[in-house]
Amino acid sequence: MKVKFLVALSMIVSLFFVTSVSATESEPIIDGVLTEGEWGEPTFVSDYFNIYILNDTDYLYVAFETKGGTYLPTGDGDVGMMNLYVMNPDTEECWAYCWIHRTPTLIELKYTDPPDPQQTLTTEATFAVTETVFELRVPLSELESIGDTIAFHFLSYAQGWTDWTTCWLFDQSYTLWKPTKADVLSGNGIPGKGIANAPGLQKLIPNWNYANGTGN
Ligand SMILES: [Ca+2]
Repeated sequence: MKVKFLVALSMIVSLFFVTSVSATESEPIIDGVLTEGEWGEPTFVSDYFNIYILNDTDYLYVAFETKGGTYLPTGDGDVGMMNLYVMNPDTEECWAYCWIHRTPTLIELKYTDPPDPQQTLTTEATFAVTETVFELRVPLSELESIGDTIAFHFLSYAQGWTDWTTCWLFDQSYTLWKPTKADVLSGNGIPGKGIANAPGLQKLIPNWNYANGTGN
């Protein structure tokens, strides 16, 4: 009887934690607006733009924020351009997510390693852009064998602000955040000094989907 009670209690506790946690204070909303607390501090900074990176186990979230000029059309044919190059530093495989305003509804995914360096693939990435912000959500499933650490090149071309020498930020390293049970407990505000040290709580949670708050 006692065992059954403990099992039932464990299931209830697990359900509570599984359904009520988020990867950050709130999941980034891909709407071209940086709201307070949405992205935290910039992950990478150049003199001309900031880059914000977050991830859960399904998606990579990236925001570009220019410090001047505009990402939107200027009316004289000029266009903004934001490219995200994602590389596996071990294999040098590279994926390029490219957006230019000539095709405002389209972001292109190019797999820039063999078999075809210029092959354009269909992407499930979503994006939104406003005058100074470009937000992007990339499915991690599109980055095959990416590994835990990613190398990035960023291209942020804002009209009236950057040129071809200032729009780049090369070789930025990012290690994917992977949630543990301890992260989940802490994220729910559960107190306890032992959470960070208990061996059983340091295991990664497989297939955790923070984007919609359900576990698989
Ligand atoms: Ca947003």
